[in-house]
Amino acid sequence: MKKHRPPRNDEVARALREIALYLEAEGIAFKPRAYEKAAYAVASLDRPLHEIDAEAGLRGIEEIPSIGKGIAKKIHQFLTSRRIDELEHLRTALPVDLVQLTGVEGLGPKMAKALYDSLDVKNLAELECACREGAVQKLPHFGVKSEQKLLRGIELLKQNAGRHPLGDVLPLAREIEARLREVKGVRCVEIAGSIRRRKETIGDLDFLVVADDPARVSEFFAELPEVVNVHAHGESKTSVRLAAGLDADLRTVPEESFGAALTYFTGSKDHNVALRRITQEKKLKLNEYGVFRGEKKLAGRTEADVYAALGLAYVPPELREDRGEIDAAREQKLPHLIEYGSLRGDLQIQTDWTDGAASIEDMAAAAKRLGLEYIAITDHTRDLSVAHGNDEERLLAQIAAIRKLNQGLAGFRILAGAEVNIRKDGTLDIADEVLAQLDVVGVAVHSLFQQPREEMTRRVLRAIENPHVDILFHPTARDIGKREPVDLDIDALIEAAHRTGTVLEIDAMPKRLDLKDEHVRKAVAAGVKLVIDSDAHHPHHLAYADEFGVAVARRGWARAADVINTLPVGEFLRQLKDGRRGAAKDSGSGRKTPQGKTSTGKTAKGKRRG
Ligand code: DGT
Ligand code: CA
Ligand code: CA
Ligand code: ZN
Repeated sequence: MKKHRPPRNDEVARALREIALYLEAEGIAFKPRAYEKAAYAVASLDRPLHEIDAEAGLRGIEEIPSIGKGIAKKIHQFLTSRRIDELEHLRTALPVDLVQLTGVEGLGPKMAKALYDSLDVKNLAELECACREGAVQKLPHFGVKSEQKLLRGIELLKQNAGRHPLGDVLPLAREIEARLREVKGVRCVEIAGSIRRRKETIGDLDFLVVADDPARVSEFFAELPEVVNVHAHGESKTSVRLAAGLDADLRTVPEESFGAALTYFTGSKDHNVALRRITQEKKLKLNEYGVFRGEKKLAGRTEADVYAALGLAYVPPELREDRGEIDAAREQKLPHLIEYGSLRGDLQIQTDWTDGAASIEDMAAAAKRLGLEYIAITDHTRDLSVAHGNDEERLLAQIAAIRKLNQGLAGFRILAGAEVNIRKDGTLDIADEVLAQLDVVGVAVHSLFQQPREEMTRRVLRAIENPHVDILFHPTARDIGKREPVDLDIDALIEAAHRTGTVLEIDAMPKRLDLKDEHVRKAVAAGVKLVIDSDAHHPHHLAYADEFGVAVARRGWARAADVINTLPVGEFLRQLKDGRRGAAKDSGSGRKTPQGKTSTGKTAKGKRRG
């Protein structure tokens, strides 16, 4: 028998989000937004809801900000029975898998309902059929183009089937890790595999344990409340299926070979193969028990011992992809990677001025609590009407509001910025005079993602040629598993970023991770500066920058010096603007000056334009 487990906050949030989807599909006003906000609030709570419920009941839940009486009742019901009557009614009234269908890029809940009403489409398989039969293009408001777009979206979803965004599984892996640590007789627990390498998508979870009583741990693991099936159950390896839709492996290993096992099960496979090659050259043997010369064991207890025995510098897990790290480790030339916890600022943050959930003050307070020293408020701009983008007038009002807020802040700085839309032709949707008043100008592609490569490249390059532009946000605009990156010539972008002194962003939203690791590496090699941002729309998202953004930077071989928001705010702004001035973008001389050379501390932008 499974032990009863109270629902986790993210499960409650998921149920609320699902209600929002159904309400939106039914065309109901306002309520969907209330449910989404409540889901946000629930997901970002520090305390388990079931504790609040046990302690203070319904009233305790009602006291949580953004949760009204009606929704509190539904949460209470879910906590006690794992069901919400309203959600069941909604599902019966519209028997469509909205969560699955709205996973397709460009397919919203209303559209899903229209497809159900006219073609009886209830799930992904039926949607694919309907598209292939050409039934969708005949519907009003659809056409050949949207049918093709849906098919592309389905294709992308299928390609990623079986892989899960790191952001979705890391919290779950940590939770299981923490529970394993509590099992009696457990001495070490590590998450291994692709999670430890912080790969952007994860196939399955791998746990490694040293325990006095291996049978007890594997028993515990097989009986985790999240487990829906046990594939294999043995003393040294147990393999299960989790309710989240992925597998998890647990291996118990002897303490004296923990390091060797950790190296082996962290992978990647390619890294392991390359390590094995080194081992053979040295007439040694390497396996998950240790490094051996003949019968003699040279190392095995720690990873550091293992790498040292092979004559290599320790290779951080994020680099273990067989992309040159072994040669670098042999020559003691691995870069000193940017450390977790080293960001001081966050340069992409949305607020309730547009599509964010919280006020400027609240985002600043949350950032300060996280230990940051500065943030830039970068709400969307005019053309992004779905996000109620700021026009010039509102942007100027926001700048004034931020300047005022700063007067009341000590030891923290709010910078005025914007996430300005790059239009079809590479012009921007905010006038230069207004851009000139901002501390941080980020630009991004939010439309016409399908432009052919040359057009897209010309578009983005033209945007960053604008002397007011500081940062290119989420450069390829991908949405992992949902929307392909735009077709952009990355080498041309990096060259142009270097020439114009434009900073490239690593957007740390788990669904974006953009630039991605390989592009980061190219940018770093070219001497282009980076920022790592959370792209937060809620205080809860601010932690992404360190959690996922730094991970991507490390996977891209970036050092702290490559990432300018590791600097204090004054230094940061100097680098941001000096890059621009050093560049020859508006001099017409064509002279290429490496960025970051000058550092007089004047605000370059104002100077240059004057
Ligand atoms: P995933 O789960 O697809 O996201 O990726 P990984 O890297 O977690 O792969 P997984 O779970 O199949 O195996 C965990 C690690 O175990 C893998 O990174 C390296 C090691 N490993 C597994 N199978 C092999 C193998 O056949 N040869 C070698 N050299 N290593 C292996
Ligand atoms: Ca794995
Ligand atoms: Ca595995
Ligand atoms: Zn954006």
